[in-house]
Amino acid sequence: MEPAAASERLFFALWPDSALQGRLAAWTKLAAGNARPMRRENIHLTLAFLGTTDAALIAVLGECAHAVRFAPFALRLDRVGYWKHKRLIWCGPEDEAQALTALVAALRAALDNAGIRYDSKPFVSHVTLVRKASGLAAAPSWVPLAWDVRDFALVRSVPSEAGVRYEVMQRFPALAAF
Ligand code: 2AM
Repeated sequence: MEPAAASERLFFALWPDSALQGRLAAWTKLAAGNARPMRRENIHLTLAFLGTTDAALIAVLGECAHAVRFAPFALRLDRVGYWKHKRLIWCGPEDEAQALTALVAALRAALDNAGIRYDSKPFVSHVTLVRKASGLAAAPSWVPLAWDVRDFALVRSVPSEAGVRYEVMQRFPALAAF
């Protein structure tokens, strides 16, 4: 880890394990063509985007996240899609998954209570796979993937020569007996 900065670019996310990241990255590489595939180790699903945040608030963010109670849940990445306005290819659940939207609502409520600012646009669950894409025409067919969600993470963006790198700072586990 780099030395502590005065501010950090932060977000909360579901972070796939290495096996799932590998499967997602393999499809992504085939689908990307000349576009920009997400690097395997950066693949995630954002729950709440905080943006540039005073590093002094990181402890408060940890308290907010620890207060969020949720049970482990299975998330099905049923489909891929293309957003022309953002030029990105994504995958995600077919319908909004109830357990996921409940987790996002609880996290956002905890942030609201603590007066922490985040991007409050409505949550649309998606895992970005390719940026600067022109469509899905060249993408291979999609095989749904199962994601066993057992925790979520506070993540920071770190600029690097190879582009931005995302670094998990802290993980917040689901409660088995919830
Ligand atoms: P995206 O992949 O759809 O662009 C880190 O930037 C993560 O936070 C990305 O997953 C990004 O989503 C998400 N994000 C959500 N709101 C954002 C915002 N206002 N600015 C930048 N990234 C945002």
